[in-house]
Amino acid sequence: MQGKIVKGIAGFYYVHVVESGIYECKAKGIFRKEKKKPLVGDDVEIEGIDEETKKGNIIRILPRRNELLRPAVSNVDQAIVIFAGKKPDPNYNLLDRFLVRMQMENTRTIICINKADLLSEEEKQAIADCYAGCGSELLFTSTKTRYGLEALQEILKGKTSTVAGPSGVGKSSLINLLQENTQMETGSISQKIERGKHTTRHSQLIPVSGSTYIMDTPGFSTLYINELEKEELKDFYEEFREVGQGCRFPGCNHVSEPDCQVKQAVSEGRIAKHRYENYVLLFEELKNVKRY
Ligand SMILES: Nc1nc2c(ncn2[C@@H]2O[C@H](COP(=O)(O)OP(=O)(O)OP(=O)(O)O)[C@@H](O)[C@H]2O)c(=O)[nH]1
Ligand SMILES: [Mg+2]
Ligand SMILES: [Zn+2]
Repeated sequence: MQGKIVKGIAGFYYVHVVESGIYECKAKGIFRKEKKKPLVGDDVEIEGIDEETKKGNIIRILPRRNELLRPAVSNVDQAIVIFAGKKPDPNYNLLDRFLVRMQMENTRTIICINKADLLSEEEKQAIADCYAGCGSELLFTSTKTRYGLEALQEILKGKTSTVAGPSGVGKSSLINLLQENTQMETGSISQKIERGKHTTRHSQLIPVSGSTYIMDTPGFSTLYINELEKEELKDFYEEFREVGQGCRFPGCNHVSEPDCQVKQAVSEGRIAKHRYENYVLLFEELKNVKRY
């Protein structure tokens, strides 16, 4: 029988089979040998099914369309990277890492700035300006006022999407508003340090309607892109591409080279300063990665 993993907790995988519901499954030893761990989103073959207890065994993972590292899910069409406009304040360095990472995985990314009810028009405009050239769509949402919810629904329609982002930004709150089948637990954020409390602990695939699915995932605050060579980083910055053609040196990294058109564009405000500064930080970080 074939099904889809909708949740994995402590070695158990919950496999949804269209005709007969959800089975609690273990993965047989073959995966350990292949070092292949089942992921939420995997299409799998199960056998040894007990209809009474709704238990079975996963014996095979069908080929994956794609596979994300963080959040660890598979077979997604796109990632909705969610940050809060405030409470907690957005960490743009982390957001930029997401944008690089998702491009590395060939996954379409949509930036969603939630808690828009806490932002002034000027603050929204500043964020929009910063990401205007990055190649990913950006939208603002609020679960309090339902602002932007229809636009988000339109983006999700007919696709399998995963959310990704730090704790406490409202990933689960948004998912709860988008469908009525599954209500995820949500948590307040810490008053003192304005950080989320990691309410969602496990990724879960949730049907929204017909062919539309969304995955809720746990929040996280670090993301490495260490597999990249520093010289490759610039290729993931859409706004550098055309301008960079005019740099004096072919292969200019836009960091310390003279006559760099990217640096020129930053100084004239044609490329967002924030984006460029984070680029330089990531570049320096990759420079210091030890390679063997
Ligand atoms: N002001 C405001 N608060 C929101 C909004 N959306 C969610 N919140 C609040 O933000 C807090 C965190 O929401 P969650 O949905 O649990 O956040 P999460 O991203 O799922 O967090 P983790 O599961 O810990 O990763 C809750 O107190 C929500 O009520 C919003 O649009 N505006
Ligand atoms: Mg959550
Ligand atoms: Zn340059």
